[in-house]
Amino acid sequence: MDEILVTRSSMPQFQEYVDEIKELWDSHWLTNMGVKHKELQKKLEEYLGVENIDLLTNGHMAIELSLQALNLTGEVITTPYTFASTTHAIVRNGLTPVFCDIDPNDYTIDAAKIEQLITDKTSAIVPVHVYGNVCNVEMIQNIADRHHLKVVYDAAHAFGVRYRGKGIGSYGDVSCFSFHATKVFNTIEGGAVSFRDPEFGRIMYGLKNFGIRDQELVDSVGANAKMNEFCAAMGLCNLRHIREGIAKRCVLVERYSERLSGIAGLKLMPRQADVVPNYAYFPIVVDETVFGVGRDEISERLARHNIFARKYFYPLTSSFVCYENQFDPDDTPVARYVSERVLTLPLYEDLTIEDVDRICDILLDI
Ligand code: T4K
Repeated sequence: MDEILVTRSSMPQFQEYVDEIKELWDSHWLTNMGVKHKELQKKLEEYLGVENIDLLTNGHMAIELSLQALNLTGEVITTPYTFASTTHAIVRNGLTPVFCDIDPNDYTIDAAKIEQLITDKTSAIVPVHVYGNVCNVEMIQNIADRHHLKVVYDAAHAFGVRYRGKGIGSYGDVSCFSFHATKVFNTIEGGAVSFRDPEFGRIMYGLKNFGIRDQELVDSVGANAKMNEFCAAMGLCNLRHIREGIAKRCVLVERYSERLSGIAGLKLMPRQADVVPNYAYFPIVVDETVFGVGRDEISERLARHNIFARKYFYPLTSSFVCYENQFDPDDTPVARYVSERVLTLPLYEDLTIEDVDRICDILLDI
């Protein structure tokens, strides 16, 4: 049997990509905000239902440069239940992450626990729409408004998600998307920020291009985080098929849910109200004392059948070796509980219903 990995990049037909990049061979214009970059930017603003988008090299730089653009200081309240990028982006800006626990149902930051973590040093909240689940955006905005804090969403998993009729990127001050090869929508490597304030856009544009305004004016100490034309071309192709791709994921998620719901000791993610989801991930949380077998053993048994699930997200970022002795994972007991029991099952457009059935059969056999 061929191996099944946790995900597999969505790709257009080879010829479609070749046709898309033909122009680049003719023009020799390969990067620095070329025609593909401009076209993708516009199309994404429409698709994501947001006012402004800027394209970047990856989702990580979207977060790191957003925090820099907002000129934050001191402490930032965030979640440890995420990919390395979120916490690293905070620390790499010279800021101190203050970890808030997560909601036991959707695994996003527990908004009811944010306020008690605010001090006179707090400058922002960085929540994560983890697995594409929508954070409690109303309560977070309310807290931010009352305490004059910025809100920067890590929306790496939330491409195309809509909440109460609006694109997810229209909440908060900034939302940061990832278009990495492993995401629902990819530009090979890539990312974007969505925002409302044109001044933020102006600063971000400088930060992603060395602070260059024109050939003789450099007005900020910028990095280089521009999306190149080949990545933008991949995005244009993948965007043509995105609805179909998400629809295929939906069918697979429904099958997983049908087969695995109601099994004692296996917790699935509940469907969120008022949300149009993107079916990005399918995590299960395994309670060994009830299911009889733990997450690690399930993972090993699947691996024996050439099926490679992943522990997204274990360990908590607050437990990383690079942050040794700086944080206490016991401060976020729900995050710790979930992280020690979660297993993310394979999910991608080209996965078949038969694959899902095979994975479920192995799980149910256990
Ligand atoms: N915030 C959050 C919450 C994130 O999850 C991420 C990224 C970011 C921020 C930062 O965004 P980026 O800067 O990456 O745009 C993968 C991805 O590399 C990473 O983008 C993603 N989150 C994370 C959740 O997953 P790894 O270390 O697990 O990747 P890797 O190489 O083990 O790949 C996982 C599986 O994906 C492979 O088993 C097969 C498949 N795959 C992988 C690659 C590289 C493909 O099908 N095609 C490919 O090209 O981090």
